[in-house]
Parts: sequence; structure tokens; C-alpha cells
Amino acid sequence: MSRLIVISNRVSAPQGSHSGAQGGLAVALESALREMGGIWFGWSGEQIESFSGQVNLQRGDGYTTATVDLEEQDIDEYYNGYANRTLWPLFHYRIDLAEYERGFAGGYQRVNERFAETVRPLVEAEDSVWIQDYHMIPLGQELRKRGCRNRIGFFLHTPWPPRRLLATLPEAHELVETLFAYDVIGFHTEEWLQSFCDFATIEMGATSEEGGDVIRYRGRSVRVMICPIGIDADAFRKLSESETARRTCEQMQLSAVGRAMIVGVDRLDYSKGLEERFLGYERFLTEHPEERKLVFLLQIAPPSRASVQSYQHIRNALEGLSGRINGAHADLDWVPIRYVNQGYPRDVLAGVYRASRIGLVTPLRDGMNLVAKEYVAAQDPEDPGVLILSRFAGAAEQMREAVLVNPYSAEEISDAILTALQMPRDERIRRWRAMMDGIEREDVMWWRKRFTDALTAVPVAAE
Ligand code: GDG
Repeated sequence: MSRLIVISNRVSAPQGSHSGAQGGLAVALESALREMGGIWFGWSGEQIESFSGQVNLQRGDGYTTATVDLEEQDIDEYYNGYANRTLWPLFHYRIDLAEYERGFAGGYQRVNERFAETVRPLVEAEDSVWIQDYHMIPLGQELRKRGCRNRIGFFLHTPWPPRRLLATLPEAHELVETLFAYDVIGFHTEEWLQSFCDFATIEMGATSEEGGDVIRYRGRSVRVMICPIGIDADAFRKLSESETARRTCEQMQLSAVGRAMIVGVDRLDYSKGLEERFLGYERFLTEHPEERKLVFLLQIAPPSRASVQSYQHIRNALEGLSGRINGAHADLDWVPIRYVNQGYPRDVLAGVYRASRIGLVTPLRDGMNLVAKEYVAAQDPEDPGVLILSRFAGAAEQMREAVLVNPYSAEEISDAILTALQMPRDERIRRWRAMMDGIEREDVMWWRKRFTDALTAVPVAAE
């Protein structure tokens, strides 16, 4: 059987499987690597004076991690620049925040060449290569230029933007052309896949074959597939029944003094719709004064990408907004928003989810959104909470039984909160069961198998 080479911007340090300390993605990739054997390659997260290409190999349990350090200019232009200030906002439909600079584009290309140069000697003839996410779109092509004839797949964790938005990127054509170096490209949803196909066919003149499953451009064919990521549902459910989760759940219920808790958990990122969420919640408070003091919102938002200006801006905006809402509405015995700017261990989060009556997940745009799935997996089957979910999260394609909202509409968020609070127990159970069945069926192991099966089914190019 062929080995698997996983390549992603960051690599998770090897840990015991199902420790509960890691995210689902790391668990899934590790299990794939353990099963097939192989290497997980990426940036170490460390800065070095001058790029040397020296690989730090670490043998883990069943597979090896291989990391390289990057120099300051690489980190500025590739990671903080093109990945986080150009592609991330563009791919989340925020061309108002996207910065188009040749220096970023050049740095992104250079670092992808460096990754290719560094990882190429580690790839053996029979290996399958699986590249993750928007940081590394041109890497497949750079590997091909270096003689790599292996099967190479690419999975995009973010949305793919509509073609008219992508057309604003100066290097759009070149970037999309590099994707034709892959054998398989995976997207979370039909919508992201369709946007990619639209750009390739309408803007670039590619042709769609095999009922849309294969896109052909200048003699290269790439198979496109929908492959929605899941969570490790079983592990997360167990986590929610762990001692720490149980203790956290009790503490949260005590501190709620009989009020219904609404919870949000998101990296502090403008794509997550936090300002709009606060405004929707405020609308609920003003429209339903009788319900007001029967609820509170706990928003956990660990800071991320703090060196990028738009992230400093969102942080300031949320501090201002939560302060204003609390100032306007709080009473001696009640604060409407608990806004917490730090991260917590996963078992604590699981307990928080379980203690809450509503999970409020309202991104403006999200590739999938794993918090929505984790929230459902952590509920008490006898008395589950209600998930309010943005229509614009990839997860909404699978989780039709959530209360779906337009996250830009404060009115819809307000109405959804009322609906969720008034929802009878049997309806909560019915909706929860349907979502939980889907989460258990299409979990993260299903996701990675679906992708690696498609990849390993590709015939290897002849010499
Ligand atoms: C990208 C795409 C796609 C959050 N706070 C804490 C914490 N988290 C964990 C959550 C969840 C993960 O981080 C966040 O995953 P999301 O899917 O919600 O969002 P992104 O980070 O933007 O992920 C997204 C995903 O990739 C996978 O393809 O779904 O659309 O944007 O697991 O639980 N974990 C801990 N403490 C926290 O405070 N331990």
C-alpha cells in the first residue's frame, strides 16, 4: 500500500490518539498517517535568520513529522501577507479587507517553492501526497516541476469565492491554473465546488467532463469532489461525559442561576460574524424585555492572527460593542454578555456546550464550521440544546435541522433566539437526533477515507 505524505502549513506534534487535547483534523490526519504510514510535513512555526531548508524529523507513533523553519520575510509575505491578508479575506468574500500586493504574491510563491524543494526528497515513488488548504495552492505544481509523478490531492478548508470576486485577485488565473497540477481537489460543499468550476470554465475556458466530476484545462484533468469534513463524534461525545466536562457543566449551571445560557465559541476572526451576533442578541434584548433577564450570552473568542491589522480592529470593535451592550442593559444581578478573550481545553469547552440551552454559530461565511458539530455532539440526548446556525456556513448544507439564520439580519437572529428558547423538548430531541445521526455517520474518519480513497483510485502517471 502507498504511504501518505500530508502537507499543511502547520503540523500537529505527535500525541496519543484520542487524547481529547487535539482538534478533529489533527486526529483524522494522524489516523490516516498511522494506517497508511508516512510523513506529515509543514512549517515549524519558528523563525530562523536565513532559510536553510533543514528538515527537523521527529518519529512519532506510526508516522514521522518533518518541519522547516522560515525566515522573517517569508513569514511576513507568505503567512501574514498572502495567506492571511490576501487569500483569507478574499476566500471569505471580504474583498474590502483583501490586500493585493505583489510582494505578498511573490513571497507566497517563493515559500511554496521552498516547501517543494524541501519536501521533494522525502517523497518516494509510490507515495500519495495530500496537501491541505489555501496556504499551499501552488505546491502541487512546484512538486510536478521537480519531477513528482505521484498522486497529489488538495483539500480546501475555506470557502471558494464566487468567480466575480476571485476575478479581483491580480494573480487569479495563474493561481487557479496551478490547481490543475493536482489529481483530486476536495471542497466541503457543492457551493464552493461550483464556484471553482465557474471560474475555471467561464473565466479560463476549461471544460467540464464526466457530469462535472472532472475539469480539463490545457491537457490536464483534475477530479473535483465534495468532501465535507466531520468531527471525531464519538470522542467528542465521550469528552462531554468526562469528569472535567461534568464539573464544568455543573459550575456553569450554578453560575447561570436558572437562566438559559447561549454560547458562542469562535476564533476571533471577522468571518465568524461576532459583531453581527452581538447586535442580533441586543435586538433580542430590546424586542423581548420580558425574556431579557432569563438569558445571557457567553462568547468565548480566543485571539488569533493578532499581528494582522484587521484582527486588531475586530478585537477593538467587539470590546466596544460588548461594553456598550452591557452598559445599556446590565442590572445589579445580571450581565447580558460574558465576553471571554481566551481559549480553554477541549473538555472544558465540551462541558460549556452541554450546559448551554442555545449554541449560537453565526459566521458570515465559513468553509464548514466544526463548532456547530461539536456543540451537537456534546448535548445531553435527553435534554439537548438548540443549534442556531448561519445559512452561510458550509455546515448548513448538512445540518438542515438547526434553526437556520441569515447572520447579517439582527431580526432573524433575535427571532431565532426566541424560537430556540420556546422550543418544546420533543422537538429539540427530534432535531438533535437527526443532526447527531449525520455527525456520527459522516465523521472525520469518513471524511479522510472518502478523500484518500478518491486519491488512491487515480491511476499513477506512466513514466
Ligand atoms: C477552518 C475553516 C473549517 C475554538 N476555540 C477553542 C478551540 N476551538 C476549536 C473548536 C474547533 C476549532 O477550534 C475551530 O474550527 P472551525 O471549523 O469552527 O473554524 P476554523 O478555525 O476557522 O477552521 C472552517 C475548518 O477549518 C476545518 O476544515 O470547518 O470553516 O475556517 O474544533 O473547538 N479549541 C480549544 N479551546 C478553545 O478555546 N481547545
